[in-house]
Amino acid sequence: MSFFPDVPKIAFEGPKCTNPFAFRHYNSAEVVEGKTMTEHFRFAVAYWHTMRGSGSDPFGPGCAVRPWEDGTDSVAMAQKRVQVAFEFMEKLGVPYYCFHDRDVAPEGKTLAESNANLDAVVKVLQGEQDRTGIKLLWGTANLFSNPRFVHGASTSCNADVFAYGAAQVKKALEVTKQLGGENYVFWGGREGYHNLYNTDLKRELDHFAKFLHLAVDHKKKIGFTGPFLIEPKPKEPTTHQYDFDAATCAAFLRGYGLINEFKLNIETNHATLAGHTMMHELTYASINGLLGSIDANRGDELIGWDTDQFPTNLYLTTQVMLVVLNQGGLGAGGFNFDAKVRRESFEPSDLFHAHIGSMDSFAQGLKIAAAIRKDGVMSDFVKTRYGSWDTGIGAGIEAGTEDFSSLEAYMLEKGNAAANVSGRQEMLENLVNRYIG
Ligand code: XUL
Ligand code: CO
Repeated sequence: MSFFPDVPKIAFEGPKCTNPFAFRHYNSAEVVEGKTMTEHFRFAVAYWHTMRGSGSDPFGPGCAVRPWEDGTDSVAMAQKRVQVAFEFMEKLGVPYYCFHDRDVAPEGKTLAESNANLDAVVKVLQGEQDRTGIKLLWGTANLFSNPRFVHGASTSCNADVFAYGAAQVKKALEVTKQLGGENYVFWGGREGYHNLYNTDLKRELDHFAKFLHLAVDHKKKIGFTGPFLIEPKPKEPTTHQYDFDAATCAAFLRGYGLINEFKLNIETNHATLAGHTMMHELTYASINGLLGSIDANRGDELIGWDTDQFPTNLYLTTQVMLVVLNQGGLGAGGFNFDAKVRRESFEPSDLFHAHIGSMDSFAQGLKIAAAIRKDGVMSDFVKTRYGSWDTGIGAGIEAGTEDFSSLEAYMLEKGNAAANVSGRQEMLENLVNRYIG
């Protein structure tokens, strides 16, 4: 039985094709810079959006047409949904998926019941993974939907909620390991505050770090070897989220002795909510050795919240791929489409159009970024721009052989600094356009 009877297996048909159910650029076996596109991207489908997104918004209920849903939140429905998910991913040709514990299985009345529900669905997930070869890129725990997390999880004022969150992460991590998951993600859903009048900021940050240390201890205890990833986000649902951006996370991880245990999962819409470009966040993470994985999506320039749209902008995908290629890939990470179709795109086929368009956009971004790197003008320009640091006084400063007195003596003798040279931003923007065009 097929849940998407009208959709064929999506094939690569080349840039000229007009078939909306085909790839025009994503050619999984095509080699770019020594790796296939499959290896570059390790694309993943986000279970929460694609399988659980209903299209509900603050003004109205869900309206997505999902013929396989029976209207219950039962374990049987959750198990059936796994079959739907794997048929979708097989037809799309993505090698990975990602989930929260509560996306795949319903929450029970007690923790024990919730764990049993999860185990019952994990059995089916394992079976479908074995049947299709599709793998788990990362798992995570939902510590934000249930009302018990109203004040946060590890940063809650209620110590019992910290304990509940710990138990939930323990189980989600064990299940991720059981399914061969390659990473584990921490997004601090409600780890933040709305108002400092009622918040002990120091205590909350200490508890957050304590929670992560305990998670690292458990990871080592059970022998989970994949990277732990923190996903920065500046606001929403809270006014201030503790994982504000890559720089805040790096400082937090360093300050609490966690820097060697975590990498970052950088998401486009979170970057822009923080007032940064995605390229900034990726670059900041990368230069700190922290770029582990990507949540691929985009926001809306006119809307100030996390719209989680599918990315189709070639400037964005080119910039992302420049950073990823420059650091030699994402290692165990990948590109997870943390993105949802619009409420108006309520038919099952829209799920295909959304993923096809974004995979194609990233494939184009990859080819454009590789061409820019091959051309070398951009990297040569940057190298030359900093040339004064390669010899003479610049090399001395970098090597630590100069001090304020020697620098004063140098400049007193020279009289003035060497003339500056143009930054040529517009020329470089033209260069990018040349390759995008
Ligand atoms: C929320 C968000 C999450 C994380 C996983 O904005 O991005 O879905 O990716 O918890
Ligand atoms: Co995300």
